[in-house]
Amino acid sequence: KFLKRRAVGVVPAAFSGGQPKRGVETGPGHLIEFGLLEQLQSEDLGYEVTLDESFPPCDSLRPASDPLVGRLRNARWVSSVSQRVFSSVRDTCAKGAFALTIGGDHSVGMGTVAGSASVYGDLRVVWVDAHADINTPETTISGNLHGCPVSFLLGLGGTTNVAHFEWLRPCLTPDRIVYIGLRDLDPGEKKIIRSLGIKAFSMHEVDKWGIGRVMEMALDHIAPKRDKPIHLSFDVDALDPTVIPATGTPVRGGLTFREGHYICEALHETGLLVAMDLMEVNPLIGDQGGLLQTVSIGCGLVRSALGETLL
Ligand code: B3U
Ligand code: MN
Ligand code: MN
Repeated sequence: KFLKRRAVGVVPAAFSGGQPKRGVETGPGHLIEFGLLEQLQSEDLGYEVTLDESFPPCDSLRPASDPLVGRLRNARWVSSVSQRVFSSVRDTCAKGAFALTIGGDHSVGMGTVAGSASVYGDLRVVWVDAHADINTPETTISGNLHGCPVSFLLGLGGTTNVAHFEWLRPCLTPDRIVYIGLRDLDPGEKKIIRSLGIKAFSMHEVDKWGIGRVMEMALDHIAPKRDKPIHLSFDVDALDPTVIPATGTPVRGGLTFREGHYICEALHETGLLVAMDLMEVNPLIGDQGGLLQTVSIGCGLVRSALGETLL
């Protein structure tokens, strides 16, 4: 309903500065090597695929000096990479193509959503994650920015005054985002979600209602008339670690293989999806078999969001 062309613009967000574990910056390379781009071009899906090759290896954007900003680590680095992701996603959306970002840690989610929101003012966001990523500079315990992108998008708790992030303005409101898969939140994050009344389907709700009802309720919340553009930000750690072992912060009790795919399929079916992020694939976590499984399932999630069906 919103895309003008059967085309996908891919941003390889090879970045690890939003969290302390190295390896996640090689996630995009592994997904591409596994054949993600060819899969989207295949006759089954038939997209015109453009990789943003101008995207610099993120380590090249690493500043020589990046002192703590309050508790926040690598603020300068996260900001410059996220801004670069922002421009790429914005340009892809402006051309009427689907913006796919593959990561890479989830801190750049501030750039992906800001990018699509700059083109689609009335954007809705589905954030699929074990974590809420809604810590503010005041509530974060770890200081890792991959735990904070949602608060920056909403403009919460001093985020609008953090050094280096002047380019990023709030572009989302609490009623326009819905969470699915949550199960590991910091106390401050629970308070924020409750006080803002953000709609969240934790694993408890997924168990209670089943993923079919959860998707209906999620869509009824963000797009009751099914007429708003949707950005899917999918952190692979939403899936159970037995399904997706190669990720930096696995949390037991996650979504099944089918639940993860169902989310993507249901969003595709709406015809409203304009962008997707597939984040936190870390090839250095676990063994070779787990990596192959993670990368192959990661590609499958993207194909489902872009219209691959079982029948
Ligand atoms: N909430 C914690 C942990 C965390 C957030 N996102 C991930 N882990 N992947 C934090 O560091 O803010
Ligand atoms: Mn997560
Ligand atoms: Mn995340």
